[in-house]
Amino acid sequence: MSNTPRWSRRGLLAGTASAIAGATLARVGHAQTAPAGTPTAAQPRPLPPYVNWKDPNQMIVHTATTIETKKSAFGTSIITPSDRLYIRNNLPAPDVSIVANRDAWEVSVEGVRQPRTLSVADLKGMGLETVATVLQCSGNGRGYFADSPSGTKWTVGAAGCVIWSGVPVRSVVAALGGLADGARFMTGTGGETLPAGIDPKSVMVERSVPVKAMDDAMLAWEMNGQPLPHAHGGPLRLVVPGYSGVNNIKYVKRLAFGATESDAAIQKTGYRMSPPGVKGDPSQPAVWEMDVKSWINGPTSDGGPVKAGLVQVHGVAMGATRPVRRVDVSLDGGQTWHEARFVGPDLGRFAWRQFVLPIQLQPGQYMLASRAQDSRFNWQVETTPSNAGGYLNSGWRSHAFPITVA
Ligand SMILES: Nc1nc2c(c(=O)[nH]1)N[C@H]1C(S)=C(S)[C@@H](COP(=O)(O)O)O[C@H]1N2
Ligand SMILES: [Mo]
Repeated sequence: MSNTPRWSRRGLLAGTASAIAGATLARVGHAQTAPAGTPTAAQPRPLPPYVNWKDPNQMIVHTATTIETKKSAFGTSIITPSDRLYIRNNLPAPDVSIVANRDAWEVSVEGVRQPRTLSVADLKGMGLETVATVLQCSGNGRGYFADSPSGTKWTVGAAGCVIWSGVPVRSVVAALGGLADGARFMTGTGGETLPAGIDPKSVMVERSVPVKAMDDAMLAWEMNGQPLPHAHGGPLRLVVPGYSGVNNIKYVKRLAFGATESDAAIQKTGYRMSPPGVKGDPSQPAVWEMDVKSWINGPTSDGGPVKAGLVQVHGVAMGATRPVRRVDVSLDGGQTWHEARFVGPDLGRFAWRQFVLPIQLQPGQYMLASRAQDSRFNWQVETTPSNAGGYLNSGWRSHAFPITVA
């Protein structure tokens, strides 16, 4: 019995093989794109200077603008420490001098009855709220799509759970007389300096979300109890809880309400759910709200050996826009499931929850999987269909991974 795999042949064919293939693809894909002389795992690629305050041992540096949290670095106490939080920049970040005088940073608010340019100091007088959210790149899990969509092959670490403090957008809108007529979208514009000589629309980071997202949105100046780090959007960031990373505009300099979505490329053709190989266009769904999702982070994150006996299988589960109500763990690649227990305080519907399944394990091979359920009884999907951008992969099967207990 001891060395008998705990999953059936059917499970092996349907799940294990593809999950292992996915995991292998992720590694191979990374190796293939790595330039010659790239440091190996033993000698991690150094952090670029603008984020050299992060913990290099907890991060995977894909490129200078795509830096992933190691699966082993999430810990079990809910909040992702700032020095382990992933980084994703579509453009080089603005000069760090923008945080020299944080209160002086300005955002212009348009599409309200009394449009105005407000400084962070002005905003601080208009309201105060704190919210915990999962910040997750739209491409998190891309590395698990078997057809290898182009883009960074993130596995689980382009995500974190973060506490923000700032002013609710609805308080700002109320202070400016309410929304002007006909507002259907809320558009945030990033404060990057755009490269000269190219059409600004082709590169600018400007995203629109349905105006209903305003009810939960915040202009944040603090993250995890500290002034918002420049690399994460300081002095001011638009936080849109429940919406994927790209909609959370860093160094936000304009917040506009209007009848139409932005015509910037990143909105029009980028971040669209289009079939594999098909370029995005405005007729396809925009990448907005995230899905119910979970994954396992331990007792081991890389398949390394686990000691037989009582084992704590743990991970994170998110409901995205709704509370997460339950999470199940499988040790046999999804043949059988055990209900796990949530750990620690509930930080609200936009946060993730840590979960644990304590279980006695005999020596052998196991295939770990988890699936979460939200408050409306929607289960995390088994498989997310691949798409051209490799977005929003929440399929539990592709996130499963094997462990050896000895
Ligand atoms: N201004 C601006 N905001 C931005 C981006 C950007 O490049 N510029 N990248 C977006 C994307 S794709 C993601 S996943 C998140 C990453 O946030 P982080 O770097 O703080 O982890 O920021 C979003 N907001
Ligand atoms: Mo992203």
